Order: sequence, then C-alpha cells, then structure tokens
Amino acid sequence: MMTTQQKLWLEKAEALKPTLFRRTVKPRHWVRPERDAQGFQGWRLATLGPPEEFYARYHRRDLDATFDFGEYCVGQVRFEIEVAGTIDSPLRLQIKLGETPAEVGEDFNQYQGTLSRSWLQEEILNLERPGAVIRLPRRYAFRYLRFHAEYDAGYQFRIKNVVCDAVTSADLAAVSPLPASCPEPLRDLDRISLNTLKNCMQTVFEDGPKRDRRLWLGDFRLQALVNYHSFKNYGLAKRCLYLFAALADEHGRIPACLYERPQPHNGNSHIYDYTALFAPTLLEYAQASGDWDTAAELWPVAVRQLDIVQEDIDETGLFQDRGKWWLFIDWSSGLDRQAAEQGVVIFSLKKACELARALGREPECAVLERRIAHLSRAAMEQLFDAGRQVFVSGKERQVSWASQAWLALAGVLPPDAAAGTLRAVAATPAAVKPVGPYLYHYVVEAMFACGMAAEGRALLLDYWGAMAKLGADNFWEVFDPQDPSLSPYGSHLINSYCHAWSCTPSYFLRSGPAAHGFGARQS
Ligand code: RAM
Repeated sequence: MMTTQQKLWLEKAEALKPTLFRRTVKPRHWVRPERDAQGFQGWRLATLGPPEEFYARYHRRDLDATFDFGEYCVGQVRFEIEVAGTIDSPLRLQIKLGETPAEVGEDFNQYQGTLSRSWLQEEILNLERPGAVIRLPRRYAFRYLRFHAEYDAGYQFRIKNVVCDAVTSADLAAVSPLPASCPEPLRDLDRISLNTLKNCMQTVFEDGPKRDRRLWLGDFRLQALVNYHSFKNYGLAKRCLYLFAALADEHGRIPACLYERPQPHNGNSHIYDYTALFAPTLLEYAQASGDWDTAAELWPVAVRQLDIVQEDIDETGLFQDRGKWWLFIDWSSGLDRQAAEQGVVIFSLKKACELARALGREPECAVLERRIAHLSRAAMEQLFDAGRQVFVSGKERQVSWASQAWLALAGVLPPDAAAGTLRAVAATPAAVKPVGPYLYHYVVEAMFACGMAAEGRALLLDYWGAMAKLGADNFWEVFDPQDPSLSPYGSHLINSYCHAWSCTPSYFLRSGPAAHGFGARQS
C-alpha cells in the first residue's frame, strides 16, 4: 500500500513524463547477412543495393531480404505491401529485427539462453488484407530488419517504403560541441556514448531499449551523470527519482528496478549496491539542476536506504552477505563482492553527508560519519592485505578490480595509496577482471579520483575503443575483449547492444576535459 506521501510523489513523477521527439528513418541499404569468421560474432553484411531496387521487385514465395538502416533506431516500424492479383489467402510474413548482424543472421529457434526468448525481436504476421500500410505491433530497437516469406502467397506482392518512426526524449540540440582540441578517437567515443544515452532516454531512463526496457537504479545513476553534461533533461531525472521514492515497499526500501506499464510498479528485486546508491544519485541531481527542494523532499528516502543497508554491516563494521540481497557490482561470475559492497556503502555514506551539509542538516551527519569511520576502519583492518598492498574480499581473500575500484572511490586510503592498489591489481593477471562497462566505469572513475588520469584515459580508450573498432553503434551491456560473444544469459543474441550503463565515456570527456586531460591529449 502506498502512503499519501508516496501517492503525491507518483503524481509528481507522472506530471514529469516527457513528450518524445519523433523522426522518420529510412533504410539505407538492402543487404544480406553472411557468415564471416572475421566479422563481429562471426557475421558480416554484404550490400546488394539501395532499398528502392528491392522495392521494385514482385515476389510470390521465398522472399528473404534484409535492410540496414545505417543507424540504430528505437521506434515503431511501418511499411507498405502492394499486391498484384487476387488475394485468395493471407500473406504470411516473418520479420526479424536486430541490433547486430548476428541477430538477423542466426536462427532464433536455436536460442537456448536463460532469459525469455520473447525479447528476441521477431514477428510472424498472417495478413488477411496485405495491400495496405502495415504497422508492426511493438516498439523495436534495431539497425537491421529482415523479411522472410517462406510460403507461396498464391499472388504477386511487393514490399516498399519501410520506415521507422524513431523516438527519444533526448534533445539533441541541447548538446554542446566538444572542444576543438579533442582528438578524433575520443569524438567517436563521445558520439557513440551520446547515441547510447539518446536511445535509452524514453519516458524513463531505460537500461536498454531492446531489453529490459525498464528503469534500474544503477544504470540510472550513470545515465543521469552523462545527461547532466549533454542533453540536460533534468525533468526526466527528477521523474525517475520520484518514481523510485513512490514505489518503495512498506519498509521504505526502494526497488532495484521498476516498470512503467500498465501503471508504475515496483520491480520487486533488491540489489544491495543499487539501494545504497540512491543517496549519491539524489545529490548529483541537485548539484546539476540546482533543484535542492527535490533533494530536501527526498532526503528521508536517501537516509532510509542507508539505514537499510546498514542492517547487513556486522558489529565489527564489515558487510556480511546473509543471503537476503542480490549483490550486483558486475556480471563476473566468480567475483566475491564483499569488499566492493563495503566500498559502495562508504562511498554512499560520504555522498549522503555532503547532501546533508548542502541541505543545512549538519546534525544528521554525525551518525553517518560514525558509520563511515567504523566501516573504513573495518575495511583497513579486515580487507587490506598490507603485504600485497591490495584489498581482498571474502573468505578466500580474493583479489579483484571491483574491490580496489570501490574502496578507492570510498576514500578508505589516501589517493596515492589507493592508486597503488589499482596499479597492483592491474599487474596481477590472476585478479578477477570486470566483464561489463558498468564496473569498468567505476574503475576509470576510481583512477581519475586518485590521480591516475593517464591510466584512466588509456583504459577508456582501450576498452570502449575496442567496441568502437568492432563497429558499435551504441555501447554494449557486456563486453569482454577476449570473448565478444560473452553473455551472462547463455546467448549473445539476448545481450543488449545499446545499454545505458555503458554511455559514460561522454561523462569523462565532458565533465571537465581539461581536468581529465582529454582536450590536450594527442591521438
Ligand atoms: C540486467 C540489466 C540491467 C542491470 C541489472 C542488474 O537486467 O542489464 O541494466 O541493472 O541486470
């Protein structure tokens, strides 16, 4: 049951629902997917000609045609069918839409992944009156579209004028150009990042427009940071903050994710690290927008999340996994998350203190500061391996990038020493590495935070640059340069190739290129 307060917050959120910008996009090329061991995930697209060449042709059966829109689109698809002859039976058309060539190339019937196959974008239409404008039923996220008509139609037909009515709530006109000194490879990363964010910006900050198409707190925090330095849609960020606050459960715990339809509701999953990050997300919104009233109104929600995460801190000040939560941090399967979670909580408590001070609530800092001291001491006494000069995690004393990054961001060690832990982990091949851009973001952020600007820039160029080199239109949900088909869900087909949390190169480039040294960098 929602409280009266929560109902008001939901009303505020709904009043902030943005109207979407619309644009019609036409396919650029008529293509054919072909297997190619050198191509991304084993596929390439051979160009056959302009779409008009295909539109001019009539078919009866065995139609198989793919279009490349030349850019990534999120929106509704429509096309026309023209019939020559008597329509004596429905026309059966299969349509696939893909973010990648592999999606339009591979057979979805072979899909064995752990998430629902219904995320794979595919329609089978049995059209009783095919001679008309056909509108596909859903919103799609794709660059490639494939038509397949396997069965004899009994008459001639042709398909023409395929278009996508693309939607976004991102205002492209709000983005200022990068400084002229910014070199080309970085401009490319910026362009791909902003594309990613634009495509995820709908009536909330979606995690991915193909999948899961919902608001996740961890993704939202990073999207919002990029948004403040690019599209500057403060209203959308405010809407998302109010949605989380409105949909907290009876204990005051916000969900890790939420759905908008049919009406906003709680996603009923709880991620320990995401819960803690509500406070930093609120502070960053207020700092960027200047809207401190919203921060003051939602302050109790931020504090409540930190009280809730505190319940899993033991008497010595250490986070203990009691099996109550989903611990996220990264998709890496072997990662021990204890140390990283410890870092997230300290980081979030510090941001909450900053927010308290900005709101004139200094007295409330005392309790937060006591927790910071207690947790920091525990991190040093129980997680820091002085011999190896790295933080370790869990019973097995695992060494990972995640632990060093989050404890560096938590400021448990002075910046120089924290930089030492990051350098040590980079020099330890056995250390558990990130597998996704979400954690890579925090590694880069930690590097900048502790004076490793050159290493931060290099990692950014290396990791996100590798996706750009593989032809990314948007940055991806997961990416392991050693294994471009890696998926946490058992199939690369279901991965999201336009994923919110990967859009942060623009944050690093735009939140002060001078500070990060990007503008001055020679490519
Ligand atoms: C997946 C999505 C989403 C992420 C969660 C933890 O469902 O990739 O972006 O926030 O996991």
